[in-house]
Amino acid sequence: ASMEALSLSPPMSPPVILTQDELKKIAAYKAVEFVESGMVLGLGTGSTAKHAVDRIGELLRQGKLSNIVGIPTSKKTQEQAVSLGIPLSDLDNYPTIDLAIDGADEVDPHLNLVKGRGGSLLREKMVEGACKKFVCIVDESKLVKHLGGSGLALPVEIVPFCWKFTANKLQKLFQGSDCVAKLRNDGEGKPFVTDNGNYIVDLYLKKEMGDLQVASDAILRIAGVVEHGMFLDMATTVIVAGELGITIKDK
Ligand code: ABF
Repeated sequence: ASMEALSLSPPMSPPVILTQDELKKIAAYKAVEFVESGMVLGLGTGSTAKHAVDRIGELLRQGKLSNIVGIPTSKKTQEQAVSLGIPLSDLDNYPTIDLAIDGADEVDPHLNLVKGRGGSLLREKMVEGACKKFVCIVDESKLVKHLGGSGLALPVEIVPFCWKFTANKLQKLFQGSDCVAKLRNDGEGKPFVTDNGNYIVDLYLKKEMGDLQVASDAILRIAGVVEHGMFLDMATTVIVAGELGITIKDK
């Protein structure tokens, strides 16, 4: 893995305190520097990826980019891209994508990710799995030593049919990690429904889950599970924006 550190300010200038959103924007704009005219682009979801999509729209408007085809990873991003005039298509028409730019909830030292706290993990995994290059953009708060170790959830998309049955199976699978499986709600007392008409179960783990690939395979073997939010060995580059500058981590 190679690493490049770029300072945001000259060495002797007073420290600039940036908000988390400003850091997200810095990472996003850096990632858009990888975009070239003529590319098929996976467009991510979430507050970090939103900055990248905005920037792509701006460069198209200014004529600095042309001939771009965007493949959105959610209905929300689709709406944003349409409002910016970014031409869109889908994986049926473009089974190979040149570059995807998307955020993450957690990034480990091997560039494995947890995604899906925004609810779009299935389309993100389909699009990012079809990419030659997947640039993940985060602020430094997303860096963890072990996935699932931040006290936040590992999201799993499941079919609504007998969701309690599936949630119980997931909880049992991770009982060694003191797992609590919770159905995600929409904030108004109803289940959160994904763009694909499914539910999300959030797995709260008190202890590390051990081998990630083994855990991934075991989750996917449960009938009723559609996909989970661990993105193992998928990111080719992670751009981290922090108070001390930008770090670019490559596979
Ligand atoms: C998407 O947005 C998701 O996979 C992830 O859950 C979330 C990150 O959100 P944000 O950029 O708003 O922190 O990338």
